[in-house]
Amino acid sequence: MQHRSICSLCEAHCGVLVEVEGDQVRGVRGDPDDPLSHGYICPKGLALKDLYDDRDRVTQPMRRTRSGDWEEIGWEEALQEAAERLHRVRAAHGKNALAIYLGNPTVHNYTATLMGLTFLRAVRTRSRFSATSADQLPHMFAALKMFGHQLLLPVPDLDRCDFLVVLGGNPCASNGSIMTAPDVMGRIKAIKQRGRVLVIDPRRTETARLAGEYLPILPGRDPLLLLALLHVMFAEDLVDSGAWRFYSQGLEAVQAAVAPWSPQRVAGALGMEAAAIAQLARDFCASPRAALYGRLGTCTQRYGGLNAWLLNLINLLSGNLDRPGGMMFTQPAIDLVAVTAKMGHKGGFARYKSRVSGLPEFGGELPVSVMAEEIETPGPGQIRALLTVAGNPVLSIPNGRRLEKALPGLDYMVSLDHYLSETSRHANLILPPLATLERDAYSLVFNMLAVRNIARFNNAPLKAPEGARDDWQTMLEIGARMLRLTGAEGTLRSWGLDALRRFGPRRMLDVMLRSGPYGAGVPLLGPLANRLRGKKPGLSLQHLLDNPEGVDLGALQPCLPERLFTADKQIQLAPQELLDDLLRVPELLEPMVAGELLLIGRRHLRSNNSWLHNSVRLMKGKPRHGLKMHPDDARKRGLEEGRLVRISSRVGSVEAPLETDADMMPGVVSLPHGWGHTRKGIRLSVASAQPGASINDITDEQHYDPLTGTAGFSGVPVEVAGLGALQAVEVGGEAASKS
Ligand SMILES: Nc1nc2c(c(=O)[nH]1)N[C@H]1C(S)=C(S)[C@@H](COP(=O)(O)OP(=O)(O)OC[C@H]3O[C@@H](n4cnc5c(=O)[nH]c(N)nc54)[C@H](O)[C@@H]3O)O[C@H]1N2
Ligand SMILES: Nc1nc2c(c(=O)[nH]1)N[C@H]1C(S)=C(S)[C@@H](COP(=O)(O)OP(=O)(O)OC[C@H]3O[C@@H](n4cnc5c(=O)[nH]c(N)nc54)[C@H](O)[C@@H]3O)O[C@H]1N2
Ligand code: SF4
Ligand SMILES: [Mo]
Repeated sequence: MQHRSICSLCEAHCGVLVEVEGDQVRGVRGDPDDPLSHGYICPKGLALKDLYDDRDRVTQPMRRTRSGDWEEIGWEEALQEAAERLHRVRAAHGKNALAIYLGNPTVHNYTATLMGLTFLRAVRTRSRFSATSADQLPHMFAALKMFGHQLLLPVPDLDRCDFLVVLGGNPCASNGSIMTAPDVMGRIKAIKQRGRVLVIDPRRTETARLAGEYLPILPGRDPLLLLALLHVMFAEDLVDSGAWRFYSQGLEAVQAAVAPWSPQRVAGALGMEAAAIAQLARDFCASPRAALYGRLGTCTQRYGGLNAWLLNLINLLSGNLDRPGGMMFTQPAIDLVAVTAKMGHKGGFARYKSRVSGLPEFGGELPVSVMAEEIETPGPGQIRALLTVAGNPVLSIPNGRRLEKALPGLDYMVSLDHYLSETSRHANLILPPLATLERDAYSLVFNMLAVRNIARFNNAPLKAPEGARDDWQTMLEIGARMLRLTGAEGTLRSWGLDALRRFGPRRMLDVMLRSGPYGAGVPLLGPLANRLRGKKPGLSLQHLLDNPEGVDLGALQPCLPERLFTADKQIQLAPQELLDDLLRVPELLEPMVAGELLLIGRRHLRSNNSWLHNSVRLMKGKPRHGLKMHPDDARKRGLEEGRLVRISSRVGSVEAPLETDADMMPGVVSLPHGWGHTRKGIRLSVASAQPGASINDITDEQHYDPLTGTAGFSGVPVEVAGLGALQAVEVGGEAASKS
């Protein structure tokens, strides 16, 4: 039988066709009828089958015994134990003693997103963490300050853009981020045919090669480039006169702020030519459909917040914000921006600070950079219990080693995960979710970031085993049981969670679709009214079930100023925190310290954050976890291709094979993240055979953006020294035979 579904591994959310025989997955391929992905899938899509078949996958709740082994237990016992132990910690030490980390895959699963929010509200802890502060927080910060809502994020209108500038993103490896754009390579090729694509990055990436135009930039110095671009726009009178309708104040403040930053002043520090910067500003402003798309590399560094603001300003003041072919806002079928605004949750910043280092809260979360110290440091509010949901922070937050050392000090820990991973091995209890293919699929978050408005719902291709639970059910059940232990008021609130669990995410989705901007309205009346008015049938769950290949809702539409959430319905050009933050920028003019190298990360198409290394299919080929370094830097240090090197930072050192690569900018070295499957006690047989080193054993939790608290993975200073032994170059048959 063939079933339609959505691959939710990365942000592209491609439509897939899953061939199922009984409970066996025979194959996965792209769905040619999907209105956005048109049949495209990448190698990871095929690996959906491997994830389902993986013999290392946890399928029953597991409890760690005193001897450190694991025993399978029933769900009832597991949920009751989790609730009781977490409640005990809260009762003894207060609500904030329970920390929750929500990992990246939670936003890829609509049920976990919808119900996770409810769970968090019920649990009410300030010790909340997620991948946001290791990722897109700066974009959300700028959206909150400038547009009035943290989720109102502009995306590049790829299919109509004629000049795309990519700063700190590598969509050819990542398939795009904060731009859901399946087959992004095909889309970039199409832009090249219409116009130009330029990549600015410390590494000549796969995307730079495809684009054909490339400028190197030293890590962490992006504010200099962005300020200089704005400087030229003002100096040469290139500021678009049409953009004024979105703002009434702040232009003079911006002009004054960028005045000191001429291309001549910043070029040397950036490793660029002043003339190239000025020309870029002119070309960008002259193009009628240009988008400056800045992504992860501009976020996870010491100037994330400032970069996100400056990126928005350049797009706005060149006339490219909210213009077809530029940076646009989406209008998804379920408009989480509007829904959350109605509930009074437009976002918040610095309403409280972290206990130890005083970093600001954002959207109710604390930065992951302070997670370990909040566990280690005694005193009121110390974290004593941890619940992780779909996260592997030991491998994904800066200085993961420090977290790893702190975790055994917790009174209790629960991990919702389908692997015994580098993080979940520290838990007392592991509670597995359903396999991806056992879930219904709707791209709740990623429709909101898609380069075209679409909606698609698919039933799960495979039936879940009897009694199995998905993350949303586990969260709500633990939440309800915990509340019941707190007395009468808690019991009352627990009924709310129980009721929601019975109502279920599917019905919730139907209500949201019906009441959304393309909605059919309430059952019976809405469709009838549509028919009477001669309108097309609106969206409902049933409508999407009847059209399982997805519904095309059209190209992105201009929507400003109506869609703004600021009090005066104007874009705020010059928020004070951001103007103040400019005071830090002069430090970026300092020359690099002699002999020092700056560390950056990288992604690969056949990998996904910390958890796809257990698929033999994806691990085939050359190892991909080496340290990339420019050949001149290697020569200077007497280092040879293929040999092990030691990379050391303030916080520690790791070893990795050296890959000399002329595509690296001199002075910069690169390691991918998500590796380091060397830890004892994990159950990842394929990954352990090619473990790699975890870059986050050497990234520094004190290297963060002081404005927003976002982790600064990029630009950590390191030293590299030779070690000797030659590394194997091909993946051995050993790993393959373990499957
Ligand atoms: N195959 C695959 N796809 C993925 C993922 C994955 O792990 N594997 N992860 C998913 C996730 S969670 C995300 S958030 C997205 C991320 O998707 P992208 O934003 O495309 O992230 P990266 O591919 O890491 O590209 C970041 C780029 O920034 C550059 N860079 C590093 N430091 C700096 C700097 O200081 N300044 C500038 N200008 N550039 C810098 C790096 O060299 C790199 O090319 O990808 C998603 N898709
Ligand atoms: N140095 C460096 N560090 C980085 C980055 C970087 O570029 N450089 N990127 C950062 C970014 S952008 C991100 S988003 C974070 C990601 O970091 P995390 O939030 O830790 O997410 P993952 O690494 O994807 O780990 C996901 C975990 O959830 C499990 N899992 C997968 N699907 C599900 C599910 O449906 N339910 C449950 N319960 N479990 C599931 C997997 O087995 C795995 O253990 O890493 C960040 N860390
Ligand atoms: S591009 Fe992303 S969503 Fe599409 S098949 Fe690959 S991993 Fe899945
Ligand atoms: Mo991410």
